[in-house]
Amino acid sequence: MSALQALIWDVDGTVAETERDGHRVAFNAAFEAAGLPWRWGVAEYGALLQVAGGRERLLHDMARRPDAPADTAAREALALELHALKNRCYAALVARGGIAARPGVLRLMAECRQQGVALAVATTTGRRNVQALFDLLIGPAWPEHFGAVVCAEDAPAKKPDPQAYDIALDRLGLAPAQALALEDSPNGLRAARAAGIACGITRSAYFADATFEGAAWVRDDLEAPPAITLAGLRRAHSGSIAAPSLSTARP
Ligand code: XBP
Ligand code: MG
Repeated sequence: MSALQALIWDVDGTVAETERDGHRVAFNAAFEAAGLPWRWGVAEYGALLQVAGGRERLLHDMARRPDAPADTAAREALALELHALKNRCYAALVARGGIAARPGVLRLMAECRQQGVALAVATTTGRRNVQALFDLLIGPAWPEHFGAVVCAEDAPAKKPDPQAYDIALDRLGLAPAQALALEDSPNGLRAARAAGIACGITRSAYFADATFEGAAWVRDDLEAPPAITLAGLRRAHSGSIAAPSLSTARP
């Protein structure tokens, strides 16, 4: 295995609990602002997460709603409008400080910067959502610290398609064996593995009981003892310690 040169981060669910507390809440605010009676509960939204992409998720949900436009073009136009409205609500929610980083995320990013390991993003969400979240969590200079930021606009084929990871590697100028992906969902894991990248999992609220076959390791979060440190990741990546010491399957 090559030396570890980059950590490629998923955003939603991995950097922060943005799905349950951010996008879901913002979708409901958008429905309300548009005068629609639709609301997505916590469990219902969890089931909808099988569909990657907020606009795609809306279209999927509309297909079963008798009060959604029957005409395909009208339905797509409404999904586009609601998705844009949702993203504005999401940015406002984030700017109000409504979302915190998950444990250990900012610490591990800082270790990468200090030790010269590149940071990158590979996400299915839009660039403005990443911008809003990282401005708040990391600060407005955050783009200087990331070697590649691949969002929905760059990679229209959404996870589990590997496109976002393929593009991130290309922009970093690295081979798959030189990177580690950090994910929270089965779709994210499949995308990273399909790109040939090893992938560690921190379980998020919506994927607490999911199975993650093929993951390098699975943890509740980066600070769950023993904490995931960059030094530990580098050792495991170069094969100098046995993989099981980093691999914590849920009992
Ligand atoms: C994230 C997504 C996104 C977000 C909402 O998946 O699937 O659709 O839920 O963002 P991942 P948008 O964490 O695997 O990247 O509304 O911008 O799609
Ligand atoms: Mg995710």
